[in-house]
Amino acid sequence: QLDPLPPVTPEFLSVLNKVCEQCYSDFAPDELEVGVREHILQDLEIFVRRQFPGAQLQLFGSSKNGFGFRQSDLDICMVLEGQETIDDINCINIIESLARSLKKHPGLRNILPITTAKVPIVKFYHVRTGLEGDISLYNTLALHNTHLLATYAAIDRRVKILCYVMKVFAKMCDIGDASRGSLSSYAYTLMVLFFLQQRDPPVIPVLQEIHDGKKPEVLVDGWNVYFFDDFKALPSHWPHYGKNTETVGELWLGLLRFYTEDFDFREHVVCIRQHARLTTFNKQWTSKYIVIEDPFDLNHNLGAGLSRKMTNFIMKAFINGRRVFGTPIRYFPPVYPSQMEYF
Ligand code: 3AT
Ligand code: MG
Repeated sequence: QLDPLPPVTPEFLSVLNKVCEQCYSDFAPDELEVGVREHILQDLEIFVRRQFPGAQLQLFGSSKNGFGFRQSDLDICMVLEGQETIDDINCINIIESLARSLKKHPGLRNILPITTAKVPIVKFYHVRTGLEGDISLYNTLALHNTHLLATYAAIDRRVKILCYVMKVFAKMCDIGDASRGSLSSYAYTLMVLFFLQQRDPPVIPVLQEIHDGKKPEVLVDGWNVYFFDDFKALPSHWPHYGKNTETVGELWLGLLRFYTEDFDFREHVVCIRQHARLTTFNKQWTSKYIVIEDPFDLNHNLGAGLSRKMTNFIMKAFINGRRVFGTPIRYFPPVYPSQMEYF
């Protein structure tokens, strides 16, 4: 049972809004840091091509989706020119030989191939910048979902700020690390986007549902990755454009209330590819409590790996968040706990 929240005053909303804005400016990287990432990528590509002449490296994830932190990892996808796909055996072989080759790179340390994961990768540590990174092969859907997230981020600056606030919240509450049994940053970003689509009036459209005539089919790994990516043309393609005028602070509290008061996790799916509510029953995912559907790979539930205990822990974090951010106080110190140095 949730405690009732006291009425929010305009003064408090303004404080809340400042906290959100501050969080964004504290953690967003500047252009210089974005340039550094591209530079590392270039250098790695030149190095890797000595062994794999047709190698092409591309950044994805938060280096490209608009929600990167200064210390976010470098997610890199490698493909070989003239080769469309790769089979599992070949993939593992290349990952292992890539790892052997990267061990000779003077600027890298801690080279570690991980070939047992669903997506095999080579992990590395870039000494000069202190950045961690990984290289995967033919991770094509991830390139497309990165572009989808980047397009949503470009529509409205409130999208960007809220996704940062959500990521900081998840890290602070220790619920944002998929490798330790919780949810990935990607999952939390999908939760923010879903909330913004469901808000009345909506802040963002469902880009996968905007098209003239029949929905185009762009198949990648058997999935339709079509979405409307011409965000400049959005005003003439989306009737709700510019209708929602809430502040980021209002939306942040709105989000915490949405996931604790309105959204029924037992029944509903976090699904950003359609506006109509999708149910866990539709997906036959009823045994799971937090169900987050990947926008392209519709068989992929990002909450599938959560234990019962972790699910409760995450729900409690949201309930506490609702209380903390929903209870007016006069002053919010814009400081973060020491573990925030992680960023
Ligand atoms: P960080 O700033 O690094 O925390 P990120 O968005 O880069 O945020 P990750 O490094 O965890 O997140 O993931 C990199 C990309 O890999 C993001 C997304 O395109 C893809 N990805 C991550 N987890 C999943 C998943 N469970 N299913 C599908 N794609 C995923
Ligand atoms: Mg990343």
